[in-house]
Amino acid sequence: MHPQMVLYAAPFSSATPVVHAFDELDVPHERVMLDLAQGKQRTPEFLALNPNGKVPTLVVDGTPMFEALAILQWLGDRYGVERGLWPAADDPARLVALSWTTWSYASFGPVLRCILWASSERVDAKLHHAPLADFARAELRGLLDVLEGRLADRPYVLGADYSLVDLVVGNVVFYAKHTGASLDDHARIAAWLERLQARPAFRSAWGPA
Ligand SMILES: N[C@@H](CCC(=O)N[C@@H](CS)C(=O)NCC(=O)O)C(=O)O
Repeated sequence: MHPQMVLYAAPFSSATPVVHAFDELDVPHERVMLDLAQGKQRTPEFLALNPNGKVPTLVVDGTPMFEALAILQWLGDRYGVERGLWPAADDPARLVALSWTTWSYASFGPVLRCILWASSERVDAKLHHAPLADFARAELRGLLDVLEGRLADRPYVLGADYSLVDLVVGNVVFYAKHTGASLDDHARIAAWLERLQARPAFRSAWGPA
């Protein structure tokens, strides 16, 4: 029996990779786009689903779930395996899939956030800190070197074929590029990202490149 799912999202937000995954997997669900500027994420009804007042939030047969990475990994388990887009539980590649997807959110993401807080025009200049921004940029280059190494002898993170691991890691790296990180010294990542961006689900989630 297919569960009833409602995805709460907003354009160009942390929910976008989840929107992308739903489109790539072609899983039926209801999608509710919240107007964050209007504070629709802070209504009592929404806070009862996600006390953080954030998107993405996914409600599966009445049970709410939050945090994009958790939702993406769950979608992989629930729908990706049968579509050949996520390794089965007894496949050693599952270990690789969990490592790289978590790496993108737990290691890469916080460094990117540090750069944004320390230097972005979108953040109050009182928070800016040039040495911290430089330090974080060097950290980010190191993380990109690690991913570049992973792509040295395989076109996709797991190997020969595209998977949800590329979707998850690719969305985070795409966001880094969008916010000004240079990929000039990382030719394999740049080429991999172009291949990912050519997929229709990527374009419909993020809009034209
Ligand atoms: N760690 C969370 C972050 C979610 C998040 O920060 N969502 C933002 C949009 S990018 C949001 O809903 N902000 C609304 C608000 O803070 O009022 C995740 O990955 O799901």
